Amino acid sequence: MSSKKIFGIVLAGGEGKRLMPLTADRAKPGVPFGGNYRLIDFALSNLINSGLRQIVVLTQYKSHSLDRHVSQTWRLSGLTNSYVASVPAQQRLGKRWFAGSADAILQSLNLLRDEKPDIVVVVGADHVYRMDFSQMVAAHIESGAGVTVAAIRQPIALADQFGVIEVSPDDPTRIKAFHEKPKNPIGLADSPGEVLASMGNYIFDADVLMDAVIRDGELPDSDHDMGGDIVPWFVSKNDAAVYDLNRNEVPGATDRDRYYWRDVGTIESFFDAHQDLISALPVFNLYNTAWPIFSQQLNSPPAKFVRDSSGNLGTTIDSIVSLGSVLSGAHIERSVLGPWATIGGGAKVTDSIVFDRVKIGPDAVVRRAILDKEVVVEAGATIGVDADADRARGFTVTDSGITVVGKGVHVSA
Ligand code: ADQ
Repeated sequence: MSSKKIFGIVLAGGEGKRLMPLTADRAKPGVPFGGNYRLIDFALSNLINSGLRQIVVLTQYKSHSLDRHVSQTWRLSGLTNSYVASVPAQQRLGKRWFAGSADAILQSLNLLRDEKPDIVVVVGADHVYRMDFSQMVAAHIESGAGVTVAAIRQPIALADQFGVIEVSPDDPTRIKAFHEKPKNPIGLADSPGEVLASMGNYIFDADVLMDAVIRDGELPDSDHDMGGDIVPWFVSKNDAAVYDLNRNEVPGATDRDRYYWRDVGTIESFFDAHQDLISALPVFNLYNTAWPIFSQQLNSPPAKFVRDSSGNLGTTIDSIVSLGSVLSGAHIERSVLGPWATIGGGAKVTDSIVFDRVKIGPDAVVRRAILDKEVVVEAGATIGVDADADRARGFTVTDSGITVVGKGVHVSA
């Protein structure tokens, strides 16, 4: 890490409409992921593992469970000036919420004025990946640009979800043009089926960032968005550098996950990212102790696998099972179970994700489904077997046939 003072800002105020109903009651960065984690744990683990020790999380939308998770889990030492602090919209500039991600930073400038960092790392809170920001900071300092944008190649079909970067032909580290969520993207010269997408992670010189958000705040037509307004302004001044994730070396990364990054903004991508965790050779490896992903430490008993009351054996394979769970004679396959799942004899849970404290009764069938916290599935009930029946019961069913059952719903047989 350089001798510069580096401050981290995590943008965690997004609504996550496309993840409904999982975001009906919580901010997107607070959505459970991978059994024991919340989405924000990936961004925060990367910042901590990169050596940052002053980090604020800017929240606003339904932030209660996110704030609680940050304050309970992300406690750093009290002996040094180290913290991860959750900062809700404070209405310092009038009685309004954050208008966009750049406005969230504008409204929080007092935090920068207090800490006086040299460099600010600004990251999103809803991606699954590993990244060493200290290497990106070094590249940023070397480039001399006002902002450096982290980037990764993505399929061109997804271009309308991302900021798409065109690099300068003379210097592949400079951004020539930036198109936020383009409708007619142009593929890369060496790979027409791909674009270079912004990861929504930025490094700024602190004074440059402050000037940029203050200027943007005075523009009546701006959406006050980092990707839509701030980055394009730097690009228009030829003052933006790009940092491709393929330059980043993370300790312990495997060939499979060294260039892994998933935006889990939709139910489909959320579901797929879980599948990436569970195979024998996972596409994303949670068991890399050299670059740990930190999360809550549950005061819970270990998971337990027993026969059911009739003596029937169960099977659990290609799955993650969290603490506190009790599986009695059930069949679990390609699934991720959150803490305190209880699953009864003869139940079959396949290709599914269940959050905390879900109860699935004997002989129930759960297939290609996501069950939010505290869902109760009665004995013999089915989910994910008949899409029309699932819709008729008020569940969300995606085009690809993933059924989502909202928090606390009681599913009868
Ligand atoms: P999006 O993810 O669509 O695109 P946005 O909705 O602004 O952009 O979310 C970015 C981050 O900011 C998220 O972590 C979100 O929670 C947070 N956020 C959004 N509005 C906020 C607000 N008002 N206050 C605080 N935090 C807020 C962005 C970039 C693209 C890039 C993709 C990568 O704009 O250029 O390609 O991220 O996923």
